[in-house]
Amino acid sequence: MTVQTRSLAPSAPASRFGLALLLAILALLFSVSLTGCTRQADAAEAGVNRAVPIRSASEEITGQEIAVVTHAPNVPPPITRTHPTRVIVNLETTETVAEIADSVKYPVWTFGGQVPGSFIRVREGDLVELHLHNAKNSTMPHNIDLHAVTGPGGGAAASLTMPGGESVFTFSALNPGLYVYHCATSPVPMHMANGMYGMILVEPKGGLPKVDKEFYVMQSEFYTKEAFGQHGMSHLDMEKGIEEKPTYVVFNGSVGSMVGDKALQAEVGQRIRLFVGNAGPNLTSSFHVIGEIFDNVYQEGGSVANQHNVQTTLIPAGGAAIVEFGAEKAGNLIMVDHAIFRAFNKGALGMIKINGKDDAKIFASVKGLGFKGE
Ligand SMILES: [Cu+2]
Repeated sequence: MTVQTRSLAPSAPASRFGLALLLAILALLFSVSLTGCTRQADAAEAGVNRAVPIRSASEEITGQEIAVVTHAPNVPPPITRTHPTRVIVNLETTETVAEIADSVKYPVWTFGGQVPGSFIRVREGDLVELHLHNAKNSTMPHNIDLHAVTGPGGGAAASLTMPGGESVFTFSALNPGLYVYHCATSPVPMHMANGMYGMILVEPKGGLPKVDKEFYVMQSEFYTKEAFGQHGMSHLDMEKGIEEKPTYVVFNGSVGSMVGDKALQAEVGQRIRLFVGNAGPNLTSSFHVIGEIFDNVYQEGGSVANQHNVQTTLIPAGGAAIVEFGAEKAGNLIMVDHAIFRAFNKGALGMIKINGKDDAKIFASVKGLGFKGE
């Protein structure tokens, strides 16, 4: 710092003092005007961002359709309708046994027969008629709390269903976004720890920007009395759950659900969208794709792509995020929870294989140890 900017000192000659006074007045006027503009801009922005709409159900529901629901990593096709309709969603809760790691079995409770539960896709304004069936051979009542619901318990009380029974409730999909759903039957942590969660996308009225590939990825934890990787049947360890010390942290229900032959597939030049959920029940995910940068992130699953050029995005338990990126480079991208022990020691790792012609201008290994990586 120099002191030259302080040359207009009180001891300066009168002419310089006059000039200083003039400049000071001009500066003050400019400052007031600038502050005024800033305040107006702030107010305008606040007006846009802080307006709280009172939403209402669509007045005209035209026709009805049965929702196409999918198992992870698949996503139902984009909605091309331009009007709200009655969407009938059929979901069945089941109690079965799943393999959560190589030769490791776990008695899971599910929505739709698998962990995570079926992906549901509706349009903002739709009237959703949700039919929850509980399989005859279930031992427990189950229900569903969808975070996309405006209404008591997200539908939990209205959908409590005994084994062999069916409950039906309707809700208007008022807010667009990506939402988690889960069982909320007591004890809730037990039902969630056993696999009862999935996701529902409420597409904005104008739809989402077109991409080439969409995938459903959901992180969750398993708490077992047995050690990580111990073969055979596992059992829920409630104490580990209470202590928030999962044995497994996985994507799409099991260790290795999306590696090797089961890796997600895309081509160089394609645009990819991941609908990423975090069921928890406890941990927050630091979702990251090794070797890629998210061009757009719809933080916390909201309807606005409010971040660009992101390395890692936080996904809270019971929350979601939508991430989008272009596939510029052939090879394997690795999805992880960047709380990195979870990825390498507990299972939170998956792959996206990008096929096609490579572009050495984007990345080239010039001299290394002779490792022929992908
Ligand atoms: Cu349940």
